[in-house]
Amino acid sequence: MFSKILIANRGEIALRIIRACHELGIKAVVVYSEADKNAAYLKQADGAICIGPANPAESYLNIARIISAAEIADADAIHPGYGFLSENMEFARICRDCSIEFIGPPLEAMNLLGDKAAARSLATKADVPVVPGSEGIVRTVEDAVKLAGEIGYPVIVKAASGGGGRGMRLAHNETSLRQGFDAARSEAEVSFGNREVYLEKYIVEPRHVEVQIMADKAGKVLHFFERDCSTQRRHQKMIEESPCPVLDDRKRQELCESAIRIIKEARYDGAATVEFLLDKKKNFYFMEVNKRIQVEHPVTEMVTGFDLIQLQIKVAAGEKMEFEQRDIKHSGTAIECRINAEDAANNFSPCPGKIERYIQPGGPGVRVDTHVYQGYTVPSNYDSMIAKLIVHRPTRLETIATMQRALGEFVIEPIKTTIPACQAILSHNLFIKSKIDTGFIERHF
Ligand code: MV4
Repeated sequence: MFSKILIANRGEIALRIIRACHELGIKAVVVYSEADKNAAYLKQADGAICIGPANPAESYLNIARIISAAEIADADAIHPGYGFLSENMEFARICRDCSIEFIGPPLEAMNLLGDKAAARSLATKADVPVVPGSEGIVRTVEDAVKLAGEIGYPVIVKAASGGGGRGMRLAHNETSLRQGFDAARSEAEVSFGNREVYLEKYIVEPRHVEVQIMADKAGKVLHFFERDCSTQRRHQKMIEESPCPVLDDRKRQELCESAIRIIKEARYDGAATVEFLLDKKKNFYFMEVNKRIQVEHPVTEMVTGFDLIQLQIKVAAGEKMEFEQRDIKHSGTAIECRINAEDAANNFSPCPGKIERYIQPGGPGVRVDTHVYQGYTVPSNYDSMIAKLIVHRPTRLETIATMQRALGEFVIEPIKTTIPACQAILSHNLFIKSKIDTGFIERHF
């Protein structure tokens, strides 16, 4: 097992990883930027190393500085959390060259799954359904038009190097496809340095369902059931839950076993999330693999009882998972609300500043993952998520009721947060009945 881990991240996930390390008897050293120098979790860590100014390019994204910090701390592994360098292949390669274990995806799988067109082929090879579309890259606009004619409009053009909703163009007819194709290629070039695009039939009003996977280095791949993340706005998730309320046990098993097959086909190890779209008829289609621990992992921890960060660290250290799929049981419903420092009345623009009054909710089935506290100043340089409120109760309706109670108790003043927005969503008749899809927030709020 590792004796010391360097945490190459900040905020709530840095604290979450510190906690997991300490429970495993591992020392945790955290890096920080000048903007984070007063954060209280720096004192909870066994060491804290300043790696530069607030600008992420000069600190949390600066590979040389992070590797230097790992050398200074004498860490034997780096946990990248989510975002920042968590799926950066160059960083993973340098860690390997420096004999530091990267607690993230294996290099080979990053290549294979990082190219979305290649990942689509991999899914097909693993006998997992994909949306009708191109076999690999579409090279010319004429090929795109021909293919769209065969599969039918609407279609969506996606950047091969894209993901998470970036570099996509929707087309309802040939004219918009001809425009969108070139626009998508230019945007892909600028954003990802790769002009390659592929084509898919556009699924109207889908749900976003994802399967949590953990794989050890001995080739054992297990699923920890699914999360429904349909409640999102502009590709930013706001509320996640498990189980997906519209799946029956048979469909759920089919979905989770499909996710396992893709991960096995990629010879992947570590934590992964396999994303699917679910259409109105409850057909599921593979979208992409997220090769990191995700923000919403606590939802899965609550319904399965597993500590996914601990498990991720153990499998990275080469430990085998000494349990079977049948030992992973799903119980009750968990919902997570993301609390962002944002002003919903002002187009959800970031709302940094000092927290003068802070009262955290509690009670049965209530968990808060956060690094903030009364007197903390939310810096303006980073993602606006400051807390995650997770509730776990026996039924979905009880979970919603407890979440409403907990959101009502939560005081974060005077900065604006997404607490009122989450309350409004949870009160909505269509959310309560779970008649939602990825367009729900844009349509109703
Ligand atoms: C789609 C789609 C409809 N049809 N692909 C956006 C994020 C990326 N992972 C995939 N995305 C989508 N791909 C086809 N063929 C609709 C979306 C989509 C979406 C997906 C998941 C969650 C929110 C979304 C919001 C808008 C569009």
